[in-house]
Amino acid sequence: MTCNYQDISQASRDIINKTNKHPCFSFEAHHKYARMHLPVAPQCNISCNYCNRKFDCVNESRPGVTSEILTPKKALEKFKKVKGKIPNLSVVGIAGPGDALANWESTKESIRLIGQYDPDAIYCISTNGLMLPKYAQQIVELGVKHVTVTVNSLQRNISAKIYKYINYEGEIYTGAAGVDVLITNQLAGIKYLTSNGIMVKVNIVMIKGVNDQHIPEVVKKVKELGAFITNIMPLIPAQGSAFAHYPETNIKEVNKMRKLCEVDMKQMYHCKQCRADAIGLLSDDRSKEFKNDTGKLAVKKRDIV
Ligand code: CLF
Ligand code: SF4
Repeated sequence: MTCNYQDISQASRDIINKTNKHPCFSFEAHHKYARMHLPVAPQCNISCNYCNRKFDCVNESRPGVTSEILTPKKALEKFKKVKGKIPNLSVVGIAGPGDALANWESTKESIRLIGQYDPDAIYCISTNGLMLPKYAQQIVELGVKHVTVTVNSLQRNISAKIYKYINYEGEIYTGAAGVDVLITNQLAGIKYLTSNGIMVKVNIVMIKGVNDQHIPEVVKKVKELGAFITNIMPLIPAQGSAFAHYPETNIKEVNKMRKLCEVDMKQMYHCKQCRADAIGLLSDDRSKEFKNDTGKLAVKKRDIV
């Protein structure tokens, strides 16, 4: 298929318009536009040492907040109800409670169903990036324009302290072998997405004494790959995780790191580390209003496979 100048400028306008209405990618949008997370992704394919699987993915959420799990059909029902009550809802995000791409069929089907109902919805996916080489093309084809990838480190020795194991296509990898696969896939996936017109945000969990000194290098690299913004987030030690006794990263230190990295790349300062079933403005979670609207839990959240 050929793409003329008009097509390209139309595509650019479309993504700029969508980004201006995205409360996480645009600071200005976060007071005006709401997002809704669909908790359709219960499983995960890696093991972060700051994660306790009883709770939501810490790469995008506060630990200690559990979610209901929905099937794609239930997710559509819930979307209809929420959209009816929150007209400024602009973004439909999939942020766990596990990994969106470790549950690709549910993620894809949820987006497909909602897309048929509301073609103007803006879709957003959050992932650890392990499965991006496999699914990035489908993400593009599905019409998703905003993807978040969590990249905590580019160095094997640092990553080995953060990840216990990687479950890649049914094989368990630990140590250097595991983190090599993860880092390679994250970087290749980001490159593919940005080369295909997707806005990529990179989340980085700042863990004192582990990856904090290395964060500027991560920011420089993802900028080189075409990422739009980085979101440096504090570690909030999750009860029951391997990092439970690590110190919580102070927000002042996080902001200092954001300032330092801002010379290279746009920084997110307004992240709320929200839950996998968050609904509403970032500063006004209304998820409780919509709890159990769609009946009993459709799928039981289970631990990693
Ligand atoms: Fe959700 Fe994430 Fe999309 Fe936003 S959240 S999947 S990019 S629609 Fe936003 Fe929440 Fe921070 Fe995430 S405030 S945790 S950055
Ligand atoms: Fe937990 Fe998986 Fe998210 Fe890591 S990517 S914090 S293991 S749910």
